[in-house]
Amino acid sequence: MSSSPAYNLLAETLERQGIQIETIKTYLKQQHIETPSWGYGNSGTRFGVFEQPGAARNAAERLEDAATVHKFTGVSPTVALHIPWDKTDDWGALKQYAADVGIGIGAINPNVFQDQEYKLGSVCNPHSDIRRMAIDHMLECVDIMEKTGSDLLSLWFADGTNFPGQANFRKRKQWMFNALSEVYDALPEATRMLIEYKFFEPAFYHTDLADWGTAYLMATKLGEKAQVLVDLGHHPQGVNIEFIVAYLIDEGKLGGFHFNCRKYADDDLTVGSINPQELFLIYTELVAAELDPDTETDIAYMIDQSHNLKPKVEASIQSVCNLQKAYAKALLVDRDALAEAQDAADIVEAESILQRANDTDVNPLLEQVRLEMGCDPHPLTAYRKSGYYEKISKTRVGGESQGWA
Ligand code: PSV
Ligand code: MN
Repeated sequence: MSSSPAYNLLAETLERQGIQIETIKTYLKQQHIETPSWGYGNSGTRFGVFEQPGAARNAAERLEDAATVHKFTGVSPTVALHIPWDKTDDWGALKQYAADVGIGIGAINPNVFQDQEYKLGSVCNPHSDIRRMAIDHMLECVDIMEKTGSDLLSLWFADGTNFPGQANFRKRKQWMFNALSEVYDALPEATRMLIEYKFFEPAFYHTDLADWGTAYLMATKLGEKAQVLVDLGHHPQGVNIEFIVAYLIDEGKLGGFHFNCRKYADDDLTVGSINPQELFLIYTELVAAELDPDTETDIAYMIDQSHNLKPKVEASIQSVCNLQKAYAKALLVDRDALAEAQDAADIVEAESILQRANDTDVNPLLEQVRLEMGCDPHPLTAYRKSGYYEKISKTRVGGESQGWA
């Protein structure tokens, strides 16, 4: 297979530095980024929903969009489902349709935040019947995992309070743990539970799982099958996420990611659009663990973005490409030299090593990887030329939308 002069030049430079480009390409080809079904339907801000032409109206259309993102990127072979947004009477048929369009079903996300009953919370609701309702919904999702072959239950709770004195923190902590325990005990063989934290919203006085510490505590008390999910949007602006990532990896408790960007605070900004340096540093920790034979990890890489301004499929392709870029750069870090500089307390050199990797133009490398995977080297341009957007804009008109908006 022929390769571009830019790729050949990069390959030569890297080989001179002792970096095995073939090994790096193998890693890049194995990257796996899951996209969220809810990223393909109409969604909104707190203030309103802005409808988009061609937005997916039901689970089948969401699978088609996810499959399209995979077709153009080659590295997003699964889609996460949100229940009841993606609920169906026939899970076997949905699973088959996913396979038919070329996508697998990934994490199952229960929704215990949207029904009117959850106004005062779900598993920490003061009313025991609502707590029961939330647990039952999660158990229903465990059942859906079995029916779809999913091996991940991904949990996020909107539970919190807005006023001092509104609730008893310790009681709520116990309710949270009891609920998680019941669901944990029902998990099928060889599956995991991911516990996501968020420091604020919808409650602003306190949140029951506000940070990695609270999620880690629950996951640790529950056992091996429970791990923490890091959503990049769910941190205060100054927090060092790569440090959290390193800590969780070292404890065997990093289970997954929700990629987006914290500038918006939550789910609606493209990962790596504002702070690609941060994403590179996060990936630097992930690659360090991946290359360490003494560290075992099983991390689910998922996007959690619901675009209101950008066309949804395009935004997903762009996000996947940003994640490929960050991973490629992190793979180029000279690990031995970094360890040496760290041991010698040579701070300037250590930082320069990271900068050199981050400054490398990895586009020719990614283009080559895509070519070797049978994809177009320029996924976004290829998608734009494909006519998919024009097609869905014409055909997805009217009808009822099943989803959060
Ligand atoms: C909550 O903000 C969250 O990050 C959770 O992962 C939800 O499942 C998702 O967003 C819903 O959009
Ligand atoms: Mn999330």
